[in-house]
Amino acid sequence: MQTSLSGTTIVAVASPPGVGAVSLLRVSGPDARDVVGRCFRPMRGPDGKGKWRPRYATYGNILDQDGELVDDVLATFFPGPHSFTGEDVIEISGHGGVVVTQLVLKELLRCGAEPAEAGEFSQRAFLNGKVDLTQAEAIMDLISAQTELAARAAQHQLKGYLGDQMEVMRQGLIGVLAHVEAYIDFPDEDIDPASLDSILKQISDTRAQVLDLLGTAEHGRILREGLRTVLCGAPNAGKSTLLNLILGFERAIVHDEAGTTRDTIEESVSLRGIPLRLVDTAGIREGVGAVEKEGIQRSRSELEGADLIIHVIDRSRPRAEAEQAKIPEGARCVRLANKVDLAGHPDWQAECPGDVSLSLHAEEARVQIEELLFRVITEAQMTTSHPVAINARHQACLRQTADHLDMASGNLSAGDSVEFVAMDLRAALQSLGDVIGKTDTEEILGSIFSSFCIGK
Ligand SMILES: Nc1nc2c(ncn2[C@@H]2O[C@H](COP(=O)(O)OP(=O)(O)OP(=O)(O)O)[C@@H](O)[C@H]2O)c(=O)[nH]1
Ligand SMILES: [Mg+2]
Repeated sequence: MQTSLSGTTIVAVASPPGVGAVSLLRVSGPDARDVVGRCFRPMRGPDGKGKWRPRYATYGNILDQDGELVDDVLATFFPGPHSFTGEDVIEISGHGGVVVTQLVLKELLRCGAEPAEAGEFSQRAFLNGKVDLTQAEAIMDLISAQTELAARAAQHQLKGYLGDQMEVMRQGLIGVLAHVEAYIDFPDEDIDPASLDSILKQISDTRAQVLDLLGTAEHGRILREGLRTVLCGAPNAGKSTLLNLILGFERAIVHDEAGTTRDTIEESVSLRGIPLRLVDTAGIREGVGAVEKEGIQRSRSELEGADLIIHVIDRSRPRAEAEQAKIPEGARCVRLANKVDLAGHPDWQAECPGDVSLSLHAEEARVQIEELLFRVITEAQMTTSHPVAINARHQACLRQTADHLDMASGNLSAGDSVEFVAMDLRAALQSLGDVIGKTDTEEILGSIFSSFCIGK
């Protein structure tokens, strides 16, 4: 039997809450077979002799303590370590009703399983070495991905692309540290110039790779949270019309009364695979009542945190300087001159007020907007074709790594004690290891003894 790090056997409903054709319960731990065996009666023994056959689905009944039928199910046994968690796992598929699924869960708890905590199966997979931390995080990214692009990035991370890159960098740094540590044992010897150059180059190469990865942090945030796209403009310009048009349904109230939208309205949408977080705001104007003022205050703070602003201009109305002034300087902003179906106001005669002039009521408006936004977002490189897009935790660890590498090369170049340099390198290795959840001093020792002749 597979030994578990935690020793307990856990159970949880793995399918989403609610009604479906099938529900899935997962049992993991050293006693998985015993637990399930107490309430599961196979129609024929799992292999005809009452033993579980690995990776075979066995049809049978879940019975309660009085022997009454709870549900008929299929149970599949995945022996550890060749399972998702690395422990013995049994997956039970039953009828997808809310009550019947809860009754099966209740029986498994009665038979000795403990309720799993959130993320505990993935945590066990990590603790048992089945996945590294980046892969465990990618499982959640994949589940919560809202668009194709986000799902694809999560799949790359789940395949171990980021973890593998970390491992290559780590192994390189372990080699450098081994090199440096060898000199600690011989305090009378200086690092020879050729070795010094090679060590400095390896540190700077690793640092460049770390900075490359740090450059994907913004893409990672956008993939995970969506590109924050704020619609702003004067009251009545057509912001809510635009929101509804992009979403494809009537989410916000549209009315010819100025000041219709009072609060911010947020919705997620996929623009050709790019996740957008669209925020409709109250039209900005002066001299209004308390509620609208509060709405306008919210519009302003949304503008501060926007990745992209779409400024909707009503070209049939006079120019409103106040609204333009509220757009933060340097913000990425697309200007959309709306209502070309109406006569243009003289304020706009001399210039084209926007990046595009259109009528949001026109049939082709949706495609026009989609193309414009896609072009702006891709030209500004706000999304990535890079298979890796790191998250905030990776970013924090990698920043530390870069800082420690900076200190290591600075100290090395300044001719400081190699012990200090080794300390910096160890700290860099530690923070790099934190990304994948792996830091091991044994490896450094192993590398020293295998690649250097200490007795020279
Ligand atoms: N003629 C014409 N009217 C439009 C066009 N786009 C929007 N409208 C109308 O303009 C009015 C205001 O539209 P909304 O989308 O509510 O404007 P808003 O910017 O959200 O306004 P507030 O919520 O008050 O800030 C509505 O009556 C829309 O039908 C257009 O292209 N042409
Ligand atoms: Mg509105």
